[in-house]
Amino acid sequence: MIGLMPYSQPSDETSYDRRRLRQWLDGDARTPGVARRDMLRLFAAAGGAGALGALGASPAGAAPAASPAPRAAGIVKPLPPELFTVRGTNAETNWPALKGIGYHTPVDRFFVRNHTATPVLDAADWSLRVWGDGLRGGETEFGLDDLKTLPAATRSAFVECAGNGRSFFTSQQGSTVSGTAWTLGAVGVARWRGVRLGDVLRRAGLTRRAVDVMPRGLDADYVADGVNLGRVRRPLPVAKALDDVILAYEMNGEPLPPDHGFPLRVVVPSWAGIASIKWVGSIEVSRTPLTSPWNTEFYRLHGEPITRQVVRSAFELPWNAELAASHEHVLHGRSWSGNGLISAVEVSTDDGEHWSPAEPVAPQQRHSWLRWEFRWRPTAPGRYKLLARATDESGATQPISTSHNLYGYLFDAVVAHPVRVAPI
Ligand SMILES: Nc1nc2c(c(=O)[nH]1)N[C@H]1C(S)=C(S)[C@@H](COP(=O)(O)O)O[C@H]1N2
Ligand SMILES: [Mo]
Repeated sequence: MIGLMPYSQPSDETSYDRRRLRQWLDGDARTPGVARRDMLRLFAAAGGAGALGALGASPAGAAPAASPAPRAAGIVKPLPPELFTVRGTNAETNWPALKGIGYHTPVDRFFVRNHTATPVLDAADWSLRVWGDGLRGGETEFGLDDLKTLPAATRSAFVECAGNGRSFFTSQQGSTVSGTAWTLGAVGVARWRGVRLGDVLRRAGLTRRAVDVMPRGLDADYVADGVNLGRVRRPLPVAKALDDVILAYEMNGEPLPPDHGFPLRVVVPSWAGIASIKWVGSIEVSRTPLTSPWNTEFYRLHGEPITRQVVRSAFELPWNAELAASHEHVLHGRSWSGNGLISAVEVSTDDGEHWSPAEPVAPQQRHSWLRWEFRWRPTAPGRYKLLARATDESGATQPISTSHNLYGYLFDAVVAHPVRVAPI
């Protein structure tokens, strides 16, 4: 729904922040674990007109500009520069590294988005605690072995940061946004295996009165601008939790790697990556709506928490790739959407004057991407911009430009990919 509605203008968000601050002062808003004084400081920093740059430790994870990060502290797996671009505590997949790679993103090149650092947990002393007033009886604890005795569910799904593509708000649209300056590599598709969240909730005694569940990570407290926001956590409506959400213990046929949530992570198909809590240690089940800074302050748009991701496309090509003139080139790319399957992908090599269909190379799985190719025989040498534009089954199409929002979420516009055509 979010992806289909018009975006709010910054002024709407500012007034949302003010309204929220008022609710906070009136005691209507509940953000457990965060001192009221701290939330006030946060709202003051975020709500002041155009003052978002003041959130030094950016909520979406960018390192302060003053500290260049040659390597992401806190990520366990190797981050060779041909596969990843390190951005603060995060690592972005380089799209050219997906060329010739199959449907699923291998772990060695799957992006990592960490608010703090990967905790290295021991499955032997780990357990999942399910608790709250939405349950019949008390809390239930599940060890990894308990979960593995439940029926297993396997599905392909992308995990994608809501801020994927954020840097194009600035480079293509000239607007200032706050957060990690991702290009298009904050997305990956994996084959996840685990147990249905619904099965676990029912075993724990889910009642009909429950409305929200809130998984919470075991990584360190997240501190933004000196304010401790506690463990990374975000509520999920029970309806979605019972629909297609899984608690995954495997990724691409292997135990979940530390950086992607070992021993257990939530996978919420088609939703913003923040819903897919890693290193989950507890899940609160509540009769009343739950909140956390990750659905009231971050990862929201026009006053609503972000749910589904938008339509996007990327070429598996280096930026400024050099292509020989008068040769036929097979360009590869992928398109995906949180609204459903991709129904068409078109490519333009003449700044959007003409569009021609790209050809699918493999069937698309639900909640995952479509791989496609496009044959191009450039005649004249020079600089070109390659444009790929996808449409999904809901009818949503990538626009040429998209509406600004302060944190730069859900950039769905066509990305102009520069290439050079060299004389032969
Ligand atoms: N516990 C915890 N879960 C988390 C995060 C985090 O920092 N801590 N980051 C979230 C965000 S913003 C995204 S986009 C995805 C990224 O998943 P990945 O690192 O496996 O690619 O994890 C989400 N789950
Ligand atoms: Mo994210």
